[in-house]
Amino acid sequence: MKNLNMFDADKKKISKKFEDSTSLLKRPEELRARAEKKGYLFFKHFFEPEKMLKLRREMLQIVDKFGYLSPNANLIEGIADINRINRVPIQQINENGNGVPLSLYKEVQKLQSFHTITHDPKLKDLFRILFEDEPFPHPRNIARIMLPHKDAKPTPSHQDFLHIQGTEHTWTCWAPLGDVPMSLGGLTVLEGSHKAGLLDVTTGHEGAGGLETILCNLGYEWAGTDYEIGDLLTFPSLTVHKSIPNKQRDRIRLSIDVRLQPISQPIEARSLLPHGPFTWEELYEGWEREELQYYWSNISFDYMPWNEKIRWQKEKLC
Ligand SMILES: O=C(O)CCC(=O)C(=O)O
Repeated sequence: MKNLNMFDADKKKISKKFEDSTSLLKRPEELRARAEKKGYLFFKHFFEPEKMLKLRREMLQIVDKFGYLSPNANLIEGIADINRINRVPIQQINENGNGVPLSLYKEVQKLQSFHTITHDPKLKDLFRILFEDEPFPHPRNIARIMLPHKDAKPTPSHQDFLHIQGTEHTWTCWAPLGDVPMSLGGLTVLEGSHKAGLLDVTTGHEGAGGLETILCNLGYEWAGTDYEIGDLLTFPSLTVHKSIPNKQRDRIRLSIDVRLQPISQPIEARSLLPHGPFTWEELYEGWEREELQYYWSNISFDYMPWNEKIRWQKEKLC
């Protein structure tokens, strides 16, 4: 039975706008202090827009090949053929949490340009400052091509530690591939929630990841922004975050999420596997840059075993 004296922080509106930390990139102490206080960092126009736009185009070419784009709009706009998409069973859209059927996602995962982003020297410099250690980019990069299917649900409130494990000092980098105003359903962060520890989860959510973090009586505020191409949001793996609903009926929201951790911290072995039921061998087909393949094979990691218990579901009482 629900406890009426409890409120659900999941239902709170977004009340804060992300603070831009670009000016702190040259002031390491202050950058680390802000990360510790807020549990996220946001950088306006961090990545070169041309690079992100090129990746957007490559991904949309794949979406087009599968026949999900409107023939009446420019490819780069990412306007969906909504009637065609709504005929795809929602189970296929939800299968891997990427907003598209697996056959399409596999083509995206094969893009060398997609897997290059996490090796961006500017990104690694940022994490060298934050970690005060050498950053290790996980190869398990994720793309979201969130087709506006009539039954699609936004990603529920969650902490990434549930899905990544290893060290709590793994940071997620979320970057839009295209402008993502709030109406298109970007990512929001529960500011300061990394200090709440690992929270219980409940189930029954159809959005990406499936597990919803229980936010009964949590006293934090949601922060968000109207993202523009090149922006970067990053946060450690205990920060609660979720996506908001896409209210633009026919537009596809494209984004990537990639992860880095201090190289000396423990890692869970799945972080070295592809995202999806694929093998590196098949994904690497046709790549030109060998140095981006199996780049972790000579690193002696401290492996942390997977703990299924933290994913056991509880009843949400608010
Ligand atoms: O983009 C999304 O909808 C989900 C992304 C996410 O939860 C993450 O990057 O951890």
